[in-house]
Order: sequence, then C-alpha cells, then structure tokens
Amino acid sequence: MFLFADPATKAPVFSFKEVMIPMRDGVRLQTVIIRPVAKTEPLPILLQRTPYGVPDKAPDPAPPGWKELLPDGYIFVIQNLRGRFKSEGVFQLSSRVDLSDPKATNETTDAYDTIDWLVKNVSANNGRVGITGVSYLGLTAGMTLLKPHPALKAVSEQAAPVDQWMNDDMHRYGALRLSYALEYSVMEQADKNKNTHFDFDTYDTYDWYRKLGPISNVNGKYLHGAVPFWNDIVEHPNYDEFWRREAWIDQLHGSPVPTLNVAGFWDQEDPWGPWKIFRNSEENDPEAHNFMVAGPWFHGEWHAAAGESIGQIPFGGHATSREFRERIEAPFFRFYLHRKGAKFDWKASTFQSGSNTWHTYSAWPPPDSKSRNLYLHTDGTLSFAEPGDDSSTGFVQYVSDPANPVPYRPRPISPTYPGGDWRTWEVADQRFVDHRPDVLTFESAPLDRDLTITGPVAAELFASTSGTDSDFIVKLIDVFPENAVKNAWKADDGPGPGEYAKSLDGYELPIAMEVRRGRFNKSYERPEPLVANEPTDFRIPLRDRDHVFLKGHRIMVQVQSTWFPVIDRNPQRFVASIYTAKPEDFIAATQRIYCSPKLPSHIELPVAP
Ligand code: PG9
Repeated sequence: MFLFADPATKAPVFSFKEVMIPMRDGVRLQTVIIRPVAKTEPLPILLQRTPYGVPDKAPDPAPPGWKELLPDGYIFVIQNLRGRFKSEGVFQLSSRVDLSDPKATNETTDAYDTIDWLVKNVSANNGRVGITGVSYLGLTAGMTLLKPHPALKAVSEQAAPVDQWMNDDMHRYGALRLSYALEYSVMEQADKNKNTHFDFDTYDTYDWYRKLGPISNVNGKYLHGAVPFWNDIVEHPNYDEFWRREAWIDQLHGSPVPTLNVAGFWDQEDPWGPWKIFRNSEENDPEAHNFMVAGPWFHGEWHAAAGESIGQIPFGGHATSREFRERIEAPFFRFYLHRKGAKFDWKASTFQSGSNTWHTYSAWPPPDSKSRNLYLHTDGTLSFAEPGDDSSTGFVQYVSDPANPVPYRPRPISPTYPGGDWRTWEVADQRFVDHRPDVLTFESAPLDRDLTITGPVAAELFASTSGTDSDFIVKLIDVFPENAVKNAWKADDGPGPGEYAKSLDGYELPIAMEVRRGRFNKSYERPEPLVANEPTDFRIPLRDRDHVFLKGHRIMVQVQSTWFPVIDRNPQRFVASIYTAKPEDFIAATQRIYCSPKLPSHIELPVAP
C-alpha cells in the first residue's frame, strides 16, 4: 500500500507493509516495514523497537530524524514490543535478561529473532541491520549488545536507561522519582492498547502530590494494585535482587558491535545510561568502534528539526540537532551499514554549552582536564580557596519541612505526560527558589576569565540533620551577568531580541543537579539511619559535563533537602521503608552544611586547560 506521495511528482515515496513476526516461543510481534520506493538496490534495515505503538501508514512528512538518512536509503522497520498494541504476549516494563536460560525471552532475544526473520524475509535487503532509538527505544537498541545477531552491524542507543534503581527514569541512587515513576507506570500499564494519562484533579500536580500524603496512598486511594511496575517499585525500596536483575548493564563488558551512544546534558529522563553503556563498552573495544556523543539537549531533542535552543537558552546560532544528524548520526550508519564514508577518528564528540561549539576528544574523560575543588564558605561565597578557621560556627543551616517541600520547577507543575514544560525543567531559572529559607545559596565573584569544565563533576557535602534520615540536593548553576545581551537570541531565531536579552539577565542556569538519600549513604542494599546532628560525608555524582562558565558570569551552588514532587519526600525520621511511612513519620529537621577546614564541603570540577 502506498501512502506517502512526493508532492511534485505524486509518485509514492515509501511503501508500507505490516507483518506479524514470530519469536522463538511462538509469540508474534506487530511490525511495520517502510521502504523508499525510489531505491531499488539492496538496502540496509534500520530497526526500532517500541512500547508506544507503530505507525499505521508511512509517515507524511517523514519525521525530522529521518531526513538526513533518506539520501543514503534504509528500510525502516518499527516493531511493537510484546504485549503492546497488536503484539502478542505480555509486556514486561522490564530490562531483565537471562541468557543462561535457553527458554527465556526478553528484549535481547526478541530483537535477535526479529533481525533473523528480517534478513531472511524482507526483499532486497543488503544483509546488514542497524538498530536505533531514543529512551525506551534506546533501551531496546542497547540491550541487543548483550547478544547481537550476526547481521547486526550498527547500534545507536540514545538516552537508554540501564539501571532503574541507580539512576535515570525511576530513581536517583535509590531516591524515588515519584511523579515520573507514577505517571509513567500508569501510562504504560493501565491499558495494553493505548498510552494512558493519569487523571489528576488539579492542574498543579505539586498540590496534588502534596495532598496525597504518604506513598502508600497511591495504591490505597488510586491504583489499588492494578499497575504492576508501581507495585514492583513500592515492594522493592532497596537495591535488592529484583533491581540487580533489572540492571542489564552489569552484563555488558565490551563493544561487540559498532555503537553510537547519545546523551543530552539536560536530559530530564535518561541522562546517565548512555554514559554507562559507553564506559562498559570501553572495557573491551579492540576495534575502536564505540563512540560517545553528548549535547545541550532535553530528552530526545537531538531529533528536533533544528535544535537551536533549550528553553530560553540559545546555542549561538547552531542548529545542534540537525548538525548532529548530518555530521554524526547519518555518517555513522552510512559507514557501518552502507560501507561508505570514513570511520570517526574520535572517541567522544560534544556540543559544549557556554562556548556553543562542537568538540571532539580522543578519550573520555579527556586526560588533560584536572580536578579542582570549588569550596562552599559560611559567608555564602564560593571559591577555589579552602575554608579558613575564621568562621565562628563552621556551618550554615536551614530547616527542611516535608510539609512545605521545595518545588523542583516553578509552579504550576503540569502533569509529566502528555508533556510540554516538563521537557525543559532542567534549565529553569533557579531564581524561583533562591529566596526560600530552606535553600542555601553560595555564589562566586564574577569570573575574570572563562572556566571550562570537561568531564565528570561531583560534590562532596559534609552535612548533618537533626532527624535520622534526609535528602541532600546539590545544584551547580551558571549565573548570567546582568548584561547578558551577547548570549541572547539573534533576531531571526524567533521572538524579538529585546525580549530574550532582557530575560537572560541574571539567569541562573542549572549545569548539574542531583539528590543523595541519606539512608543509602553507606549501603544501597541495607539502608541505615543517620546519626542525628553528626556531620556525615555525602558524595554526590553530578555526571559528565562539557560547559564553559564565561568571563563575567558567576558560579552558584544551591543546597536543599526537598525537590518535589520529582523526588518523593524523605520523612527525615528513619523508617524501614519510606513507602510504608505513616503521616506522623514526616518531621521537620534542621540541616547543617559544614564549610570548615576539617569538613570542607565542595564541588569537584574537571577544569580543562
Ligand atoms: N524515559 C522513558 C522510559 C524509558 C525506559 C523505561 C521507562 C521509561 C521513555 O521516554 O521512553
């Protein structure tokens, strides 16, 4: 059936066919095959495996993400995962892979069986298959690396989660991503035949989650045990066998297939997985065909038509998404699937924010970046000088009250799905909280030269709580000068320059943010109470970055203990599981951040030469 016609010639551009592909256990998966009709020579197959539904006709127009691939020519194949839409079997919202059990099926074996069928049954294919996709589709792409079919010649996982307890969508080092975990589980598991949006009765979900009270009310009042993944989350609060088996990445120790890993520096869902896949693949990459690409993007923004900005932050006139696809993604598939063009001569490539320039690196992290500590001081300053003994107390304190949690983005906080402002919350101007008494702010003097950070960032906080459990959230922020005109949009980028020039003045742009949950500070498997009022060393990874704090900007650090409702509330009194905490367990607590010679809280910056 031909559905997409070239407007000039009226000739069909793609042919479209739906098939049911049998897996090793007899389950058949709904799959569509979309082929450019003008290309009659054998073509490679580019596969995507999704839980979100396949198209029912050839796309018209072709999605922006295909545009750069069309001149080379691919047979696009899109498949629904088992148990979704017309695909048979049961959907497991799970990345569990047991390759020791020959009867087990999972996303690794389903991809293997699909590729086997495709190369044997799709006419005029050239025998080479690539797999790609963002997020869940990235997950199914990445999981092929555990047992790749011999015809699989190129993998581009993009924003693939790899360990849903440790990071990415569902948790951060065990701290629950409440709003995301709940709204996503409902979307995927409330109905097999559609994506369902949770029915909030208030637009501002901050209010809804605050009134919800303890987490046990989710099942008690709303889901009643009907959403399996939510049940898994609340039944497994710690890093137990259940989550270890989900962490498919632990089985990957090399790069069996050429792989292009893609991450967004402001990815609000899966910023961590691609770096982990890159690093685990680096453990054994004799062919040097494992590559890392990162840019200043929200989740999947690299498939936007142009990608000239994120929120209000412009990229200096670069169409970063189109440039990524033209210069990196299309050449990657061209080289490995068409055997044309040249292999990349770099290991990592980034679009560096601040300087707004593309870079390549022969290794990641680049060896010439040197770690420097940026210290928090009791007078609210931030500097490379170690704290002296001159402070009377050696700490700064605030009261964190779970009854009045700090919003993670400006209210009203609309539902995560179908989405909109959720996508760009990680670049929200942090002035919306820096006046709150439960948010500490530390700020440097204006920089007298550019400061480039390239590599992994981390924080070490020496902190105490008057409770017996607590969260500590650290944000590293780039504060734009009051005259930020040179960073503003050019007139032809959209709304008038005056509007943006003004709005970027004094902007507090988050560069890195993360939470650490006190109970998991010593052990992920067996949580322990904190000792009340005793300073404790919290190490908080802030992930890989490539950013220039420009001359004249300031660096800021904010510290707080709630980040709601993207992170659930810590009761601040230790309980066996936060998911069965009672209302009376939630207590206000006095938090202290130490800034003394013996307890020098600081950020570790990978400073480039
Ligand atoms: N971030 C989504 C997701 C991926 C994998 C598991 C669960 C959620 C997504 O956008 O697909």
